[in-house]
Amino acid sequence: MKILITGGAGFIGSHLAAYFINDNEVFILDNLSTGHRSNVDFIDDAHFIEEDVMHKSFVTELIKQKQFDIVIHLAAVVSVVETINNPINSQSINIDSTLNLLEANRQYNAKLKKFIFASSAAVYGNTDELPKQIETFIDPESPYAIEKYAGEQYAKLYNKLYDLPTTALRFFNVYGPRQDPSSPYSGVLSIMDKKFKNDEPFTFFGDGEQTRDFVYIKDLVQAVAIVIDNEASNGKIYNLATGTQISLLQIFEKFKLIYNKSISYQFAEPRSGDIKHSCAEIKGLEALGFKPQYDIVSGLTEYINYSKTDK
Ligand code: NAD
Ligand code: UD2
Repeated sequence: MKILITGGAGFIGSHLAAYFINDNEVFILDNLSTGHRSNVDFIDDAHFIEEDVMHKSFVTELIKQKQFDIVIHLAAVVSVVETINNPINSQSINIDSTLNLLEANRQYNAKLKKFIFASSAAVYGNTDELPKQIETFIDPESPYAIEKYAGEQYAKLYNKLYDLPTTALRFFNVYGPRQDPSSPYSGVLSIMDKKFKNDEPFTFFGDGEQTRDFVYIKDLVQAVAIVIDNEASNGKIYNLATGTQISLLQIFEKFKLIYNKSISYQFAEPRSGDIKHSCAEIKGLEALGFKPQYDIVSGLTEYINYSKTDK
């Protein structure tokens, strides 16, 4: 199959590309704003398109010419803070480009078998209800969350109105190799890993008792593959997570065991708007055959072993 991954040079996209390249022709469209060409050095230059997903005429022409079987749309402003600082810009990238891509496929790509949109647990906001269910009250608390909600709803609507085979996945806290730890708002496990690696102190924002549903990148890849193979997922939205939650303090203990050492730590004020607990209901994906293969120990062990050998 011919697959297009927008944002394919980033953390999640590079793992999807590495998996699908085995049996498929994979194209990546990425402007390298946060991604790296080196993340996907197994993709040759003919299949790597360095371009902004906002370039509407280019993207439309690409869809027309290549007639992709699968489009996985990941390219986005991924930083919540950046969407708060510059909501007009992020809305163009996160909503307009999604709509343009859906429309280009509707008009020009009769071969399309699946369009996947990367949504986020952010759409749930700070609701107390656990586990988070697809129908749970939605309460976006940032432009990012609104933009992800708009994207997934457009994807769903394009199925309903035009029968486009779309699926949206609400990613929870994904972790694994190539997640960039460089920003204070990077995924907490990538930050904790960097601190352990460099023997630097880790800061818990709050008491460390907050929990998250951390999903290992290979389980995300498994879920995407299942959704692609399953027509029953057309027009649907799913939580992509493990259905379990663990606190930061517990995770810190796992790091100590796997690294066989400890580092110092401190507690600081909780981040404003931080949610205390997060855990997903994953019945929807389970009904399609998804079963997480990694628990937190096996996921962290694989991640840390990779990270130790990484420069
Ligand atoms: P990432 O920053 O590693 O990847 C995003 C990629 O998109 C980068 O390679 C970047 O260069 C590219 N990109 C950004 N703007 C672009 C543009 N205008 N044109 C072309 N390419 C552009 O982030 P990630 O963690 O791999 O996230 C992938 C997707 O998953 C995003 O849509 C993100 O919102 C979503 N998501 C991620 C998580 C997580 O835990 N990592 C959680 C929820 C949702
Ligand atoms: C995730 C998303 C965010 C948004 C949000 C919506 C990531 C990386 N972030 O934020 O984009 O969608 O969900 O709910 O996927 N922490 C520390 N020390 C650190 C860094 C973080 O204690 O050095 C805490 C942080 O305050 C939070 C927890 O760790 O309580 C997880 O933080 P995160 O940024 O990895 O993810 P989250 O769930 O806050």
